Amino acid sequence: MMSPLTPTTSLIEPFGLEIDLETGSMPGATNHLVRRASDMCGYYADDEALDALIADGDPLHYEVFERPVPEEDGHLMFCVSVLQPGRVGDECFMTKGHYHTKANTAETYLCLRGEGYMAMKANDGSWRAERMVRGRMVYVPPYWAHRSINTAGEPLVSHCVYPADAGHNYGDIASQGFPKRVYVRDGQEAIE
Ligand code: PAN
Ligand code: ZN
Repeated sequence: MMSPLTPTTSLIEPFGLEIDLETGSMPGATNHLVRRASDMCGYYADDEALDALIADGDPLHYEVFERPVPEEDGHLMFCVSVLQPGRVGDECFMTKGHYHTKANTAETYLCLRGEGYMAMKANDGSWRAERMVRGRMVYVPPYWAHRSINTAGEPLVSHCVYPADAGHNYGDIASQGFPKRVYVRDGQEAIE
């Protein structure tokens, strides 16, 4: 009989790396994903406001920093996600949001800086928004699409961990969106 310690996934060496818990900076990251306003076409309620933002310098929207591991069953991917503050019209900057391709995979988000929400949507139309604030962790259960939303005036920084073979399904959210959006008008948050 095969021993439970016989590897069925890539064997790699253990490693450690620093994460600045104030800023989220992870100098050991070797993957750097960048999304600018022009990567967000179709995601916000006000297309014209997004076009104006793109014409006005196409500002940075969010970044993901990773020290990748094999995308295989058994490994855990971890990253730092940095979502800039800003509005498209009155709507708060947000990430695209996705289901995991392997939909029965969860994710943890630990907020290191800033304030906002983790919006989550299930396939039956259920919707939740969990507050993100430094020191608060959000558990995204299997089958829930997820998107971060920055309601503050500083970057929303989180540390995320999820099964390395989860994959990202953006298509369903790109076409269906989430049931609610988060706005700030005259300093007041509105979720509608
Ligand atoms: C996160 C997200 C990250 C960027 O690492 O990928 O916050 O958001 P989008 O992927 O929606 O653009 C995660 O949830 N990984 O599974
Ligand atoms: Zn995810």
